[in-house]
Amino acid sequence: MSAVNILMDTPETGIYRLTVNRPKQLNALNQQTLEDIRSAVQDLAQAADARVLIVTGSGDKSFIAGADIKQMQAKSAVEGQRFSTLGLSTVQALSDLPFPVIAAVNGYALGGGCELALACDWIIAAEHATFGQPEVKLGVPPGFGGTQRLPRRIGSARAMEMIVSGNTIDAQTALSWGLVNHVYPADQLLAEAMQMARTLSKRAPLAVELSKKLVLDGADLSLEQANSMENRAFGLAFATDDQTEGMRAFIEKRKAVFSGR
Ligand code: DAK
Repeated sequence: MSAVNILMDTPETGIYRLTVNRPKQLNALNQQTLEDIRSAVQDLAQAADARVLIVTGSGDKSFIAGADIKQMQAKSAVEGQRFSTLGLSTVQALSDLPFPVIAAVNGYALGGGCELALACDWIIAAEHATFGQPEVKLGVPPGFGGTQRLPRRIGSARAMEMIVSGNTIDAQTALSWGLVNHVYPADQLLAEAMQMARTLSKRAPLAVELSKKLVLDGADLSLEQANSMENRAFGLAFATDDQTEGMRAFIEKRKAVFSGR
């Protein structure tokens, strides 16, 4: 089934872009949009040529202004939990992609929008971007993983402040708190995302995949267990063509051409 509320394109070989496309609703996530994103991301996980995904929002005002409050307000407890399950599995599918995902936050990233950005590996933001978990103003806690991913990314004190107050922070504060990697003028945001994506797409795909997994999975392990996991992955990398090519290219003083095998 084709997507209704997202746009998917491939601006360059290996670089995919997913644009949430409900600009009149500030790209709020209703059920259809979440299903569109999840399905597109699941397809992308199987795309052999995919090296990087950029996620952004349509228009110049909003990345994603959260879950769709109008659709959500009438839900029963069971429907609410199902909706949360859909949201959780969608952001998890993003996080599980075997290549880097860059959120290019071009405006509001609130509630489920901030949580979706948190499931990406990098967040870059336009100068006017705003971040927040305002769910407590609506009578619910964050439902798409915000209470877990936000403290893991910026520490519990600042995450607690954002989640429990519901107050928003601007892009510069998000940068200084480590939520955002870089802030750019709005008209340069997508070009900067593309530049970053080009760099990433030239790296050895299997080494990138292993590295991403080690950083994410290691965060929930003891240092000893995480180092042991890194040790095994390092050894495994020596079974790849990319390791042979990367090291040979260095010695031969030329650029490596990686096959992803
Ligand atoms: N949902 C639905 N419509 C939204 C929306 C949203 N989150 N955000 C904006 N819109 C709609 C507005 O209703 C308006 O539509 P019309 O009235 O024109 O039909 C249109 O987008 C333009 O918005 P505004 O007129 O309000 O624009 P402003 O520039 O004045 O204000 C704003 C922009 C982003 C500050 C404001 O729209 C706003 O505060 N929006 C709501 C932001 C928010 O609270 N986001 C968090 C949503 S809650 C759970 C599962 C999931 C979740 C929680 C629990 N479980 C089941 C456990 C997730 C929760 C959330 O994400």
